[in-house]
Amino acid sequence: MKDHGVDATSQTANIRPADMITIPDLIRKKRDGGQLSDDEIKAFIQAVKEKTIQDSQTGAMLMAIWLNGMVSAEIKALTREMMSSGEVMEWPDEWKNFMVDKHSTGGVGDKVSLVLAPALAACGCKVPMFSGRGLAHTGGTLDKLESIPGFKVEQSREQILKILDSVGCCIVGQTETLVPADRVLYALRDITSTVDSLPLVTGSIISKKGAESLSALVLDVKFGRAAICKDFESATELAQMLVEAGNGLGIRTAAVLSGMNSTIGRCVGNSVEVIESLETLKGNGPDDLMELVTTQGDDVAQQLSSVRV
Ligand code: IUR
Repeated sequence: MKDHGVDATSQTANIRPADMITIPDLIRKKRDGGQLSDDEIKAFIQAVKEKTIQDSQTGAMLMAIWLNGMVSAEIKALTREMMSSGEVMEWPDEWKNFMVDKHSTGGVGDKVSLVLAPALAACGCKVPMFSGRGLAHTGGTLDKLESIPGFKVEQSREQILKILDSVGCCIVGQTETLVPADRVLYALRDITSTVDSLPLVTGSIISKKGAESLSALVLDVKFGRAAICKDFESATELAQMLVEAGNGLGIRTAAVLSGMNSTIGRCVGNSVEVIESLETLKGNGPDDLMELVTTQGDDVAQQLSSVRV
């Protein structure tokens, strides 16, 4: 695309320059099975960020992507544009080899992040976890944390630096300045039945991890009755997409696949999951949760060791 503007409305069709692409044009292209160019994806994400697109148009584009998928070049552009829709964190030099994270595709009773983030911080890592709310039927780490009275999941870049300096880990949500495009798309996917699109999951997760400027990342891709991916094959496909996108941003990325046919641990529900996580940090956790935490902690260490060689 040369110097085209993108217009969110179709009413201007008779007065706009002939080569100006509108949002309805982009939706139509994707709806009809076309491949969006880097510039077209950039224009879509910019419109989402700047709120020059209507929610109904964003929902239509999400559904067009859900129906027709995206090729690898589109996923790469989507992830990059979502990441740079907001601030990309910069860390002090002495932290740069220790910036790690894990992210799950979501399950029921999945509280691994609440245990693993502080455990990694206790081992000397820095964990700047940009997390999410509940999507579809799966629970959200941010919702769990907000069951603690007064807990604030929206933090500025300066506050994140302070928290990481003093505590070693923080779990925060998207804001107007941190991955704002994901903030919008995440919420709209939830109400348009477009959560389980592998390209949209990849853009959502890896854009957040890219904005964290990580050294190493482990992804927990769930499969089974209570997961976004119902079977092992689609989880394998998602894992490959996520790893390719993460490595493409220069993050040492690995994925583990884990079954989600029954809940993790004994508790399901925001506040009781926080209590169970605290018990697990004291060494009194259920075996399945302990196993997920230690396995993924070990995977993070392995990824990190290859960064530092
Ligand atoms: N976690 C995210 O951050 N995004 C997603 O799309 C899913 C889990 I599924």
